Amino acid sequence: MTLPEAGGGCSSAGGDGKASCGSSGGPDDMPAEIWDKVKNHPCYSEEAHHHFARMHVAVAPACNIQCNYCNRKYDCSNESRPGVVSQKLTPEQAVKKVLAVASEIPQMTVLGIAGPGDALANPKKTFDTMRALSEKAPDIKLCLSTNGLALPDMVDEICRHNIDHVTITINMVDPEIGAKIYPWIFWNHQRVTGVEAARILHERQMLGLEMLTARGVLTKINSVLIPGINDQHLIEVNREVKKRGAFLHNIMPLISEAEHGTVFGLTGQRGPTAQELKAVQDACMGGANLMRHCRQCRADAVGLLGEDRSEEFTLDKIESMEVVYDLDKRRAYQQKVELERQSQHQAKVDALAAALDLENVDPDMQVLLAVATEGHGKVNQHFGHATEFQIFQVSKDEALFVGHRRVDLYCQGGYGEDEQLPSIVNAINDCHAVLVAKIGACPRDELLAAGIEPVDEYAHEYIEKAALSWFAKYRQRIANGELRHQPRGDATIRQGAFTAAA
Ligand code: CLF
Ligand code: SF4
Repeated sequence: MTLPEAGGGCSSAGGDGKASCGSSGGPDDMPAEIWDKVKNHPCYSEEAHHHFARMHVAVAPACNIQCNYCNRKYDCSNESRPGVVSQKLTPEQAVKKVLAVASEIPQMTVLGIAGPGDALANPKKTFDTMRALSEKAPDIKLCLSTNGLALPDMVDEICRHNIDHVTITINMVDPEIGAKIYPWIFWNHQRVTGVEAARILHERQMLGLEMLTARGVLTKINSVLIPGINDQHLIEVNREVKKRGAFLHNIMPLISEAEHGTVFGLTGQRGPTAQELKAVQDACMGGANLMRHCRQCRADAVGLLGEDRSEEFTLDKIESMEVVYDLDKRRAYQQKVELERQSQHQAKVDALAAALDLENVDPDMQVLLAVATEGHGKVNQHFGHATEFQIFQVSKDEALFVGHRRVDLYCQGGYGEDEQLPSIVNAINDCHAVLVAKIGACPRDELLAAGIEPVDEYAHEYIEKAALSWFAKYRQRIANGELRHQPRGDATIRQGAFTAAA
């Protein structure tokens, strides 16, 4: 593994607060060796997530702590959406599956172990899988996620296996707050509870993070935002992890449906609204760089973030597949993406250069837009086929990815499902417009009635260029007196199980 100098580079600096240095950064924003690690990792680079896929193998069933947002019958909530039980795999089955996926999906560049329990509470299974993979598929990046309790003891092993990306879920740096999130941990062969448990967990998390930074491993911190428990506290978490060299901070909404049977679900602890989540993320700007494109994916997820192709790769289907691990094909795909990335970037630069100062229009005005996309960074999906909308914050000077909203499919079996429309409108209610490749008359009228403008004139254009071009026209219409800028309301973050893509 090529490691950056300890104490140098973007990771050890913990970011300088620029949005560009972290997940939305490009080759000009960070040292070459860091760029090389993130450029095709869909979680560590926002840009990459439009083009590259990850997969998880569910080889780690056990866990060494208990979180109040987790029910062990389901996948680990740290890195996966509760509600779908994984097919547990042995390391041998996992390696077979990775090779099968890699031969079918050349854009799959990262293998992660993210549960369904804790990757490092199952060290043998985790590292056996990683070892075999680095021999058989050396171009695949290795990644794991952990609650951090066992991390300090595993740092050497992590480095030995060339695991360049580690996620630690850190929900607090104050054990009093931690005691409200973690009822117990299993430590030194016994169960420890209360504030003492949270204190041990906190110290292990901080130590593990510092050790990884010193070894040049890129770290991402996941935090679950739990309103009333750690919402404001996450700003301090952000500061503390930045100090210790975290590359990215991913603040995710609590998922707490009562039917998941978690403590929080059963006690009525709610998750945040879209505005509450964004407010905490925005308050952290200037600290550790933020990841805002996380999809809280399953422990056996396969595909681009936001799509799930795991059903195509069940064990019985893999058995009948012809697996050809074609390194040249994979490299050719990655070169194609590099060219696409450059033209996407140029389109954005051109659109920004065309932005005008207009009299009577607030130069600092910014709005949110929803975008229907199926990848490649383009507005290329039919409204009715979207299972999620990407959310961009647009101003005269920037089109910034700030999140996504999961929705129920509008188009069911060729027909529009009008009952779904109110929930889709709720999910994007804070947006001024929705950019789509195509949209039918009925949803178009309903969106307009809700004050959201449906826009299909930028079909198959790059998203940032489309968003900036729409916004330039929007401002022009205001300048001409054709419309008045109105603020939008809040939106609902959809909870519950994933709806498979059409
Ligand atoms: Fe998996 Fe996590 Fe690696 Fe990504 S996921 S282990 S860093 S390869 Fe990504 Fe999924 Fe969010 Fe995790 S979108 S839940 S941040
Ligand atoms: Fe569940 Fe993951 Fe927490 Fe363990 S670390 S209790 S598997 S959410």
